[in-house]
Amino acid sequence: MQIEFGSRVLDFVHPRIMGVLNVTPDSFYDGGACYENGVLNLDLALRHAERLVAEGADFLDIGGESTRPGAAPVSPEEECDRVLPVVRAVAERLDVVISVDTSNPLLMREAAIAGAGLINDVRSLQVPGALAAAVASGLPVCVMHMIGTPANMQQEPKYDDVVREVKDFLAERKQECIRAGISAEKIFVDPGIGFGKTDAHNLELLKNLNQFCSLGPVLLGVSRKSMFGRLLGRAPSERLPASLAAGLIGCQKGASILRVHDVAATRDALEIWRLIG
Ligand code: 8Y4
Repeated sequence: MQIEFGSRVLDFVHPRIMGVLNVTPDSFYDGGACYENGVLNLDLALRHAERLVAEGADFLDIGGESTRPGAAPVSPEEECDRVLPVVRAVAERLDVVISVDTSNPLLMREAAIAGAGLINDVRSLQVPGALAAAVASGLPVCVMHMIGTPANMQQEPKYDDVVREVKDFLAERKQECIRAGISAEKIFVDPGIGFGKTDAHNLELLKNLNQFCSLGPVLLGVSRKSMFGRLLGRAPSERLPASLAAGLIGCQKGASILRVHDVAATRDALEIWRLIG
């Protein structure tokens, strides 16, 4: 299976690695890494991008809005000002598919023009204008399941059957995308680990991840997430082993893209899995 991401084409014979590039001053794990005295430093962002690509990232997921509960809201214009210069700089210099992590229709349109290859929207293109902007971009999209909003999603999430409900939501969002004019082969689905789920919900979704593959190619994000903090008592900086284990199991169950902070370590883990499996 081959998919076109703007000017680049990738097959999914093996799982692909998406490296996270946050250009926010306030993300949970790596917030501020590209900031100097409160101003975005394009050079720092590019150096981080270069490193992720050298380590084996097939995608870079560039985001300018922190979805951490309690994060300061960012205006659509400010989000564009953070992300677009980085998209342009990376597109000019690096051989990688640029994914924009955004729910903002303005940024979707502008990023596509600037060289992005994928729209990764944790709000599943439900913000007014987002679906039309994604269609106009012509790019593949990833729709992700989330209950509520980043600000309130962890306030007692409840499901009768979490796997069923997340699958139904993704199937419906995918249909909506198809109705709007996005071709089915260009739609990734993601159960949204940690977005409005308890640890039990997250584990149930991971156990049954294979069931999501019939909906479309699966993107999975578990890297350094807080479920590992609760399950193991680990700070974000101590969550790499847990992230690798969960990511590998996700690939074993059919995930096509792993969204990670640690590209080099993920690449080694995937390589050994591939040699054995
Ligand atoms: C430490 C590190 C603590 C990371 C929390 C986090 C996903 C995503 C995010 C995901 C897709 C995050 C933008 C949350 N997670 N997009 N985005 N899937 N498609 N938290 O799972 O990494 S941000």
